[in-house]
Amino acid sequence: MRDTASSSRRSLTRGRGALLTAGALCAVIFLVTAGLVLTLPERPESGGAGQLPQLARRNDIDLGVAVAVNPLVHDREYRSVVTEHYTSVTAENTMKWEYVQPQRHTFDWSGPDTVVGFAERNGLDVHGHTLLWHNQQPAWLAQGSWSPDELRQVMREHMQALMGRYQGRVTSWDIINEPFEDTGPRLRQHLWYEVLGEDYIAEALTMAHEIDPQARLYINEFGIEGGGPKADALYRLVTDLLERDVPLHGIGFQGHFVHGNVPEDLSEHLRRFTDLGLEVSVSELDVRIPEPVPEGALQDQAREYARVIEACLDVPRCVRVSVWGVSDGHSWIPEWFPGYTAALPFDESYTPKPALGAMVQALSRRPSRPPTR
Ligand code: 9MR
Repeated sequence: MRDTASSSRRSLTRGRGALLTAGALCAVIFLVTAGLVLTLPERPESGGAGQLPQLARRNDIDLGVAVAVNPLVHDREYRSVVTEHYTSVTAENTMKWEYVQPQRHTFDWSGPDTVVGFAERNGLDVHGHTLLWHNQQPAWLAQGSWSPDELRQVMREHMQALMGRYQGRVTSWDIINEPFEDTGPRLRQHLWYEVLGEDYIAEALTMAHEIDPQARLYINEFGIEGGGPKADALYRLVTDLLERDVPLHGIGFQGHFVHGNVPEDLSEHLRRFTDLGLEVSVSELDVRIPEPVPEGALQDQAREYARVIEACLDVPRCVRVSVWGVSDGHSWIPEWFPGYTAALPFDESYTPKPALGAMVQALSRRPSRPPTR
């Protein structure tokens, strides 16, 4: 019995020893493999693009991407591109008024919940887009005839519902989107302006701050990246808001560029606003190229992407660069600018373009900048 017991103990020990040896061997193999996996880019052709999130975090910059609900649900490759290359998402459409509150007091959270849930499961931040805008408003809102108090009530209900639902989960919001006319220094004469007057901006920011005091509140605008009368008008508006202690934390420079027209002095225009104590972001970056894409254009575009990243890195309170779409197959450009194409860092088949490698390089060659937030 004893013998049997001790021999079975021995063979158990031997077995365990063999198991331990095999385990150790596995561990070594695992560690070596893991080491290789960590040091090699996941997609060799993408030039280290798998390291983008780490590089971005090391530079204390958020690298974002606008996402659409349908491919997020149905397309595994789309999801991988997002999780492997970016640190935050913005909902391209689904948090806009027409989707969130298609009928008065009827809210649809399916899209926003999908985006926020996906982000949370994958450790990504969410930038909220957008509250007050002249586009993508439901008919009941756009065509209603509102007294100022009624419209304030509508604004409060919508903000409370949307910002309240994601409080603590969506940490920054475009409260005011495109407040100026397309080309000009004049404030856009839309519903909010017409009913509430110029101060709709201060009212909306104040209301948003009451609803979520922790959220970073943004004005998001296009056509201001190279300065000019529109940027000057925004600067005056913002200066006035800050003097009046209106809660405003950031300016989004959308960055919808035409290839060949990415301003060399972007960082100066960003810095002008951070000098006021604000943070800034490049919130909707794309660089569209006229068709047919000329030879060498993708390489030139790559330098333009790098220029934007470098401009943001040069400005201590530039907190985010966000591209406006996951791939050229999802970009708004072909539909809105016929004759233009190839605006994003991935092509229609999710193959990384030179722009992606250029972003990696731009984030790699700088010493890490100190945390600014
Ligand atoms: O990319 C969005 C596109 O799918 C919509 O059809 C369009 C509707 O206006 O809005 C696009 O996103 C815009 C963003 O919300 C605000 N800045 C300009 C963007 C491009 O138009």
